[in-house]
Amino acid sequence: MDFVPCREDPAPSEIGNGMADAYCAAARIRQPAVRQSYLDNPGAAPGKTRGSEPFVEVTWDVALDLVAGELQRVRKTHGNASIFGGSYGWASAGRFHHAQSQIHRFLNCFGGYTASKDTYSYAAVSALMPHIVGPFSGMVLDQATTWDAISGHCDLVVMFGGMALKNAQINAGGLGRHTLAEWLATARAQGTAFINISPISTDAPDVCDAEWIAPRPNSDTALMLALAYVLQTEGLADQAFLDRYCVGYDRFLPYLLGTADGIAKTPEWAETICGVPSGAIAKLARRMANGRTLITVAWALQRADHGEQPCWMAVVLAAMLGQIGLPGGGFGIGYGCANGIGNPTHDVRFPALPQGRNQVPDPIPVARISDALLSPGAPYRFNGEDRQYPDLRLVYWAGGNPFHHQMELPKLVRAFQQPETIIVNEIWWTATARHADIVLPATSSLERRDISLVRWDPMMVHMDAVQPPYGEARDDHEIFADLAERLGFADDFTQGRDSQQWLEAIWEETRSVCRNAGLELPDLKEFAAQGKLDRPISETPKILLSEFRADPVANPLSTPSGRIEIFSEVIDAWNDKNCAGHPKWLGSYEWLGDRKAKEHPLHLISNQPRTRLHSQLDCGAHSRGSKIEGREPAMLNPAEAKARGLENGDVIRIFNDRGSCLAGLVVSDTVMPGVIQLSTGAWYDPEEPGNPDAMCVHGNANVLTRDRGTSTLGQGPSAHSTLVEIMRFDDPLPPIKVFNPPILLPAEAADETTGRTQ
Ligand SMILES: Nc1nc2c(c(=O)[nH]1)N[C@H]1C(S)=C(S)[C@@H](COP(=O)(O)OP(=O)(O)OC[C@H]3O[C@@H](n4cnc5c(=O)[nH]c(N)nc54)[C@H](O)[C@@H]3O)O[C@H]1N2
Ligand SMILES: Nc1nc2c(c(=O)[nH]1)N[C@H]1C(S)=C(S)[C@@H](COP(=O)(O)OP(=O)(O)OC[C@H]3O[C@@H](n4cnc5c(=O)[nH]c(N)nc54)[C@H](O)[C@@H]3O)O[C@H]1N2
Ligand SMILES: [Mo]
Repeated sequence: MDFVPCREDPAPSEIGNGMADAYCAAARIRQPAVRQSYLDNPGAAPGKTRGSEPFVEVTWDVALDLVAGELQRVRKTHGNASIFGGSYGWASAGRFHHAQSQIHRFLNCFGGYTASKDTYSYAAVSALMPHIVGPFSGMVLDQATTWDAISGHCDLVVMFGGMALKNAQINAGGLGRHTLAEWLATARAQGTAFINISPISTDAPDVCDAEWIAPRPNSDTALMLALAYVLQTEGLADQAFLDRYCVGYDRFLPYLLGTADGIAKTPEWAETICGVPSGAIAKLARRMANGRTLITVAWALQRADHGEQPCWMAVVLAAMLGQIGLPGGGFGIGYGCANGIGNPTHDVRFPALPQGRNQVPDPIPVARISDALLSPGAPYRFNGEDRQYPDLRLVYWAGGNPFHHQMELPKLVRAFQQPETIIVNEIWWTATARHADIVLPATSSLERRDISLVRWDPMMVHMDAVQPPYGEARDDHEIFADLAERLGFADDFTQGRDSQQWLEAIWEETRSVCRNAGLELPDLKEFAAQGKLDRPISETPKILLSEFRADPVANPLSTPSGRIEIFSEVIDAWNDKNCAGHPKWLGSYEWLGDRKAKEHPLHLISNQPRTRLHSQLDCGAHSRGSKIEGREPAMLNPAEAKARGLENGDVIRIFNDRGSCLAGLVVSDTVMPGVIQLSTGAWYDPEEPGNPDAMCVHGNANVLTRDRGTSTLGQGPSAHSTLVEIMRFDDPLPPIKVFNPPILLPAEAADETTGRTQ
């Protein structure tokens, strides 16, 4: 099957090229399967064998009976809180067949489950923002200044972490028009200049014609403090703005000027930390004060140790410039991280599958899953609270791949040996499926009908099924409906509707929401016939915090003071060492300024992949076409390659004290010296399955990252704080096994080996 990009799309994604064959690849799951020894002993923690055993293919009835029986047993013995259904992950586009919505609705009907809070994308900044500005996703993202209010107004965009086009290929929920490149070109044509502050020059698209400043990774807060120092000491800070709209600048100043701790945060001080010449820092600060400046921060910066700090400091810098609430000024966190942030669309709240109410009140911070599994009952701090991990006995995952997304996979391999039962609905034999007990094959979005409605996207798409379900795969909804039937709450879960009736109900609600916003939509049949619909673009540009700027008394913020909090009394009162009352340079547990860099002198940037969505479609030809000798490509500066006698195309071993993986070397001066770039998402392929310390022969970056929260405030993932060393791999190349299924036994053969009958 050929995929033809949508005619109206100005910049179709290359990721789409990987879909057709990935959804028919050998790695698809064709039939329900159960880990071999689990069949004999369901519900018994396995010792150390998850991830290494063969699976037995069973009928749907056998698999669903097992799942329903286990859910009931665990709920009865340990209560609903012992069921982990946080099940984080992106799943696939589409409003109805969204796996997260389906599993959460199902488990809520069953009496609840331990959920997860926040996202891997921006947990640290989501926890921070309500204390200092307002809700993150509901305000900072949804109300982000639109591109039509940036173009023609903004003189300078200072981009911390760039605005990589590779990342704007996607949007949660789907998207129809890739708009970022167009907007950047328009802004550039109207005179906006760009500065890319990032370890990788290509994080700024060519169309920006950006200047490149490459600080050491994780040192941005120091650089920002020095910019603030120049603004303050050269009389460039907007005191009137700080007085009227902010609180706590006076509490921050003694730290900035060094009267509090004896260290003035001068450009010379910052140079020793971030490596950017002090003259360049001072020049940039003056330039920022000399015109309309927008400060943007990529989410990557806060997926690092103390990731809250650069986001807080960006807000402080923008406040000092006094342009928050003006067109083309202020700050934004996430431009380019997904397509659509800053698109001038109307605010429409589209309906989704209702998830019901979870009666288990305490979620875990999303990235703390390994700790929760390994240390039931252990205390931890989160956003000012002292909490305890629950005692998790059953894990049910649908639509996510923790063996892709979680830091420190060797630790996750151990954590996944703990629960009594692990159930996974999956499309492919991912490492997560391989570490489960019961695996249920799910359809892909090509195999079912759905609708894509995304607030930031001007296009609504009717997604037809274009191929029959693979093997015996079923929609998550059907799987959960059958389980609900077995568990006695089918009507609650389905409300008596089949999938088509659900789609109709969701679409009717969409029509009503849109009608209230002045937009008439056709019925579902007509929508299906047309295939897609365009929403009109909003005529009124949005400017983040413009109402607050117009009248801060009538439109206060939701922060404790109603203003922007440069100093937060709330955070200060916690006395947490890793997040003070105002932004600070706190270093990072692993970065190039640390003494650990002697042994592991390269900073690993495990950023988002260009050729796929996280781990999805990695088994397809497009992603595999980017590999070198079958290994994930890793990019390194020529000076670093030369110092190690390495050449383009070499297979290298990347290692640190936590783990190691192979990768294929790409030598390029688009990466700064001292940094190695290895995208996330290569399927985890341990040389010895089940052994937590095995090398990943394929190149999954998370065998190297450290599993520690950004701070006790956000407890976000901190993947971008990782040091490694590399060497050429001269041994015979181990085969890539992960794109083929694990050993699958037919039910009869398993009966013979285990002596069990079904
Ligand atoms: N080192 C490092 N690690 C990172 C990051 C990083 O920057 N560096 N980034 C983090 C971020 S921001 C994120 S968002 C996470 C992403 O982590 P995930 O969202 O977990 O990654 P995906 O690969 O998208 O996993 C989705 C899984 O759902 C399956 N799936 C898709 N559709 C369906 C469906 O309809 N039904 C079912 N049952 N399954 C389906 C796919 O096959 C896939 O295995 O990774 C995080 N991990
Ligand atoms: N093609 C594709 N696009 C995607 C995704 C995907 O899987 N594939 N995933 C999507 C998801 S879920 C998310 S959350 C977003 C994530 O969006 P981001 O978090 O912005 O994405 P990254 O690619 O991890 O990082 C962007 C750049 O930040 C730079 N960077 C890293 N650390 C530092 C640092 O300490 N300082 C500075 N100044 N720069 C740094 C890196 O050079 C990196 O290329 O991307 C989305 N877009
Ligand atoms: Mo993300």
